[in-house]
Amino acid sequence: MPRFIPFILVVICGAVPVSAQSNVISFFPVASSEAANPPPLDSLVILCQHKVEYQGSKGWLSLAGRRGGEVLVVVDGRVEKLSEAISFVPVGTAFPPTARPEPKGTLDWGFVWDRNGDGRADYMAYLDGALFLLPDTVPADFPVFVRGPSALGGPGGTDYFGWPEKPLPANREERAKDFPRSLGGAGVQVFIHRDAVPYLERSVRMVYYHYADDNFDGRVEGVVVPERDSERPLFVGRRTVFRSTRGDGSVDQAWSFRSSISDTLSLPKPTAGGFVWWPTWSAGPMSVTEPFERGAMLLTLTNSAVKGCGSDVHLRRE
Ligand SMILES: [Ca+2]
Ligand SMILES: [Ca+2]
Repeated sequence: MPRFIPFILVVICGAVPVSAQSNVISFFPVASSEAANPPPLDSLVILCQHKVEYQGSKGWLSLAGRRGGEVLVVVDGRVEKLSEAISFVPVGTAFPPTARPEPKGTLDWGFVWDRNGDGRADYMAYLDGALFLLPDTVPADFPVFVRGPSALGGPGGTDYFGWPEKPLPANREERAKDFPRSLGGAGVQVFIHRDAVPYLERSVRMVYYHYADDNFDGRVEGVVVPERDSERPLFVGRRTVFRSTRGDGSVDQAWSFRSSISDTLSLPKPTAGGFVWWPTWSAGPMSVTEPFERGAMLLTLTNSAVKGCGSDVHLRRE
């Protein structure tokens, strides 16, 4: 029964330590650099589309990349043309920021790599969205998030982004003049002071989740997740690395940074139930189990599609 041999090997080996040569720490800058400076979308083509299934759910993946079959991008769904499906937000040109060209666009796509060249995807930078990212060093005059007396905002909300010495006028006409824009939805509204708009425009970045299978066994040992800032919840205030360096699924390393993964902005402490992270400003903390499982699912689905597409496609190494 040769088909069972791989399973037996996994059981015998147990937890496989992560690679020292290429792991989420060393590869994050490589992946981030490409995500920030992607190849022109017009130079990429849809190479193959394949039906995939995961835990009973069925869907399609589109593999896109260079002519010749090298896969760079995985898109959830069937898309005809990559440049119609995804877009990149040029800094300072969009308000509110968007990464979704209507009506054919999707936010469900990511860059993919096969770092060890075994033919299987082991690293993915998957889009979260076009978000506001706090600068490395926040200037003293940087606008702040001021919470108004009403807890939940709403159309008559009083939360604003600006400066306490320039408060939100109660008068509707004055408010429209000083706070011409607002952001929000789903019962939450934040007014933006006109002088604070450029700060937002300059802060827009395409922000990605990073998922790394660092011992190449199909499971994820390293993730980098964006987290909202507690004082300026419109912004991603930090990215947090969670690692399972023993490869046994339990997180034993965690730190937060802003732009360089080798910096340490803060050290998250595990709760009684393990490490948690804050994906949005309105939702509560979530277990880190979710991004680990999501990353493993995305890699598994990608590998399923690559295999299904056959010799027409191959993953790039680095
Ligand atoms: Ca691989
Ligand atoms: Ca792994």
